[in-house]
This record gives sequence, structure tokens and C-alpha cells, in this order.
Amino acid sequence: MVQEYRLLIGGEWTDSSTGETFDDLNPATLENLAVLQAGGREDVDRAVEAAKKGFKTWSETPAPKRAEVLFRAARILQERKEDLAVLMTQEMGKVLAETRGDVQEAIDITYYAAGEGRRMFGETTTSELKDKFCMTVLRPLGVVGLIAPWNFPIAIPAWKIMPALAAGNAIIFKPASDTPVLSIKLVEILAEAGLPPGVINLVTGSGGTVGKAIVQHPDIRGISFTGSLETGKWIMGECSKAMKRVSLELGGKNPVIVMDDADLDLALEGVLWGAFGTTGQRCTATSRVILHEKIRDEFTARLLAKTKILRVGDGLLPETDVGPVINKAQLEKIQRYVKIGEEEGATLLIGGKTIDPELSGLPGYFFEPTVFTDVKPDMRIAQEEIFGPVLSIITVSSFEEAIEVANNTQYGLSSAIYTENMVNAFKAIEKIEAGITYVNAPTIGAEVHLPFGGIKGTGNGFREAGTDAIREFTEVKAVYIDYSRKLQKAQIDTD
Ligand code: UN1
Repeated sequence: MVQEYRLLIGGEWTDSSTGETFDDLNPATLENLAVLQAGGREDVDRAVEAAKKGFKTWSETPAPKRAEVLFRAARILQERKEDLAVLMTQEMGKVLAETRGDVQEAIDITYYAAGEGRRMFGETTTSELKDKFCMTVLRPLGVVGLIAPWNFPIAIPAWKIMPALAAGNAIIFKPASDTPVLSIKLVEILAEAGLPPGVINLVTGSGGTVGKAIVQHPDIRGISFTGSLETGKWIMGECSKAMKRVSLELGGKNPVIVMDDADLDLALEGVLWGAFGTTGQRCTATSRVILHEKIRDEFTARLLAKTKILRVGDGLLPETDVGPVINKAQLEKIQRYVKIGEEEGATLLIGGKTIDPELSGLPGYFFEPTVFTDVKPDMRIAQEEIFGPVLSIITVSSFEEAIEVANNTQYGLSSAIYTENMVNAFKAIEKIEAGITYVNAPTIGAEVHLPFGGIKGTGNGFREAGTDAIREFTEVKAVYIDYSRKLQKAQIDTD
């Protein structure tokens, strides 16, 4: 039996105003997992009205009390980790070890954000006048709109939801249409943990309808979005019209530099994991490997041998290394990029094809792990985000050239260098234009207590998780308390 799910508005599970639904396919088997409501603008309006009420009670609840709900939610997530991971592999495709990691990341951020209930530090400082006290406090934004991607079906929603809740906001949450069930499970857990009605409202549906209505709603004071650069630019434009807070986590074209002095075994493992983990569908995925010419031939040969033996298949099977890609459109996009790479003159070393369902017995959306070599830094396959299992090898002859190539992109999310030379490692930290740099580790695998995000086309200055998580969802207020019992004039009373 295919499960049906509704929208959550003001604590009630309700049908959408459009009367339309959409399906949620398992990308490995193409079985339909669930039927979801296709929400409309009216549903967003209703959700915002409910959230305004929710905001009043929630923002007035002391932060440590709000945190208790999050602590309970973290414990429930922990208890259900295995069930959620299995469901996530069915809904999103990535292998079970990785979906367990995804749930763990949600558990981690939930505990972390709950801890903020007893921190949320402001500052106290001095005053230029006598008998006057100065400090800052953090205030919630109000009703915020959270728009999540499908590649981390529970971790990324949790990155957004948990700090927003700890800070006292009310939420309109639009899950990704490829992975709505995991989002619904998360919201159910929050309700079970005691979150009052109206504090989180969930509206499923398309970006073009529900996403747009959220971004344009005048009573939503902040938007947090993870997704493509193109959509991010549009959202930022819309938010500027209403002077709305917007935080964006967009694409990446993440490089790994492998120097001639690197531990090649370690680098090889890291590049494989970075490029083909999550079937290359991470914003942090390794999509360019920049090889020093001295180790190019050896590294390329070994990479080819290792890529050849990767097993593609259903992520529920223990022998699978690489799961399916998320949907048909994505499969076609990856195939198009392979063609572009060939036309641009890059050499296809391995892979490059959609896996034939008939021949392989794999009914879903599978693509061969693919490596291009002889890639030039300006080729489109080295510049544009493909979001699939496609890796480009670029050769350089010096450390300086490696940095130049690494920075030759509109994005700046994650990056890595493999080297045994301390000077190169520190220089890379200094010179690579990115929000994250790893030394002797792959581009994926950020931990939740560090800020996550990027520069240039990857974002607009905000960071998720870490101590910045609370800043994403709060305004800072400066407070002056004058206990002199007379009018004191700053800048004017100078004695
Ligand atoms: C993403 O792909 O948008 O660092 C998030 C990582 C994960 C999060 C990735 N912890 O790869």
C-alpha cells in the first residue's frame, strides 16, 4: 500500500487547496513510495497565519525550555536512526552507511542547537558615559521560510530547522519534492517531542508554486535556501524587494589538489570517496582533481583501476558502493555533460554512460562512475556543477598553478590538498578561495559544530551550523540602560 501524506498547518494534517498530488519514487527501483499533496499559494498563506500564532507563544517561551523539545527530538531521532536510514535509502538512493551518516548529522545538529538554549550569547561592553550599561541580545526573526534540497534529506532540513527553533522562530518548511517523506518524519518527531502547533508548518509541492509563494510572502521575514545558483540568484532578487533576510547555500565545483609529495594511497582513497560518495550528489563533492604532473600517470592509472571495481546498485545492498542518481532529469543532465566534455576535447577515461536497465537488471536511474582526463581548467565540465558521479582530472606543473586552477571557478564551497609539505598545506589554507579547506582529507565530511558554507557563487556570506547557525536565524539588538537618572548625550557630553 502506497502511503499518503498531507500538509501540516497549525498542528493539523490537511489536504492542499489545489486537490493535486505527486508521487515519490524510489530511484533505485522506480517503485512509488508515497503520494504527496501538491500545495498551492493558499496553503502557504494559511501556513503563515498559523505560524504567526505559533511565533507568539514560541518566542515567549524561555530558550532553555524550547531547547528541551529539541533534546527530546534528538533522542527520538537516535532511537529511530536505523529505520530512518533505511527509508532514506529507499527515498533518495544513497547507500545505507551514508544514510546512517545523514541521520547522525541531524542528531548532532539537534543536540548542538538544543545546547544553544543555554548559550545564545550576546555581548556586554563598556559605555562612554557614566552610569550606563551596554549589551547586545539576540532576537528571533519571526516567521521564516526554509527550503531544503534532496541530497541530505534529514541532515540539511535539521541544519535549518533546529537552530531556527532554538532561536525562537516559527517555520514554514518546504521539503524537496524528491525526498518529502524524510522531512515529514522529522516534523512528526518534533511534534512528538512536544513542539506546539503552528511553530513548524510543512507545505509540500513544487518550487515554482510553493517555493515561490514562500519567498514572496510579505510576512515571512527570513529565507534559508539550499540548492542551485540559478534559483539562489532569483531568491536573492525577490528577497531584496522586501528587505528580507536570505541565507543561501548554493553549488560547488570542489577541487582536490594532489601534490607530488602527497601520500598517494591516502589521496586516492580520498578522491574516490569525495567524487563518488553519494553518487557525486553533494554540494561538497570532489568534481576536479588537480594533479601535479610528476604523479599524474601513476595516480591516473591507479584511479582508473579503483573506479573500475566500484559496484553500482541499490543502496540497500551491502555490496553496493555507488547508488542511483535522484531522478530522470538529473540522469539526463549528467549524460549531457559527458557529451559536452567529449565535444570540448577531454578524454573519457572510464564510464560516461547511463546504465541500461535491460542489460544490467537495474531498473532505476543509474550512471557509471565517470572520469575525464586531459581536462582544461576553462572547459564547461571543469566549471559547471554536474551533481553526479563525474570527475575531471586537470594536470599542473607547480603548486602556484594548482592554486590558480583551484580558484578558477565561480564557486567557493569546499576544497582539499594532499601534501606532506607543511608549507604547501598552510599556503593552501591561505590561498584557496573557499569556505572549507581540508588538508589530507577529502572535500566531503563537514562536522556540525563548524560553520558550513562558501564564498563567491556558493553563498551570500551566511554559514549554517556551528556558532553561526544561531546568527542565521536571529537579529542582534543593541541595548543601552542608563541608570544616571539624568539625560546623558552620547558624543556630546564629553567630560
Ligand atoms: C551538501 O552537500 O549540501 O560535508 C551538504 C559534507 C556533508 C554535508 C554536505 N556533511 O559533505
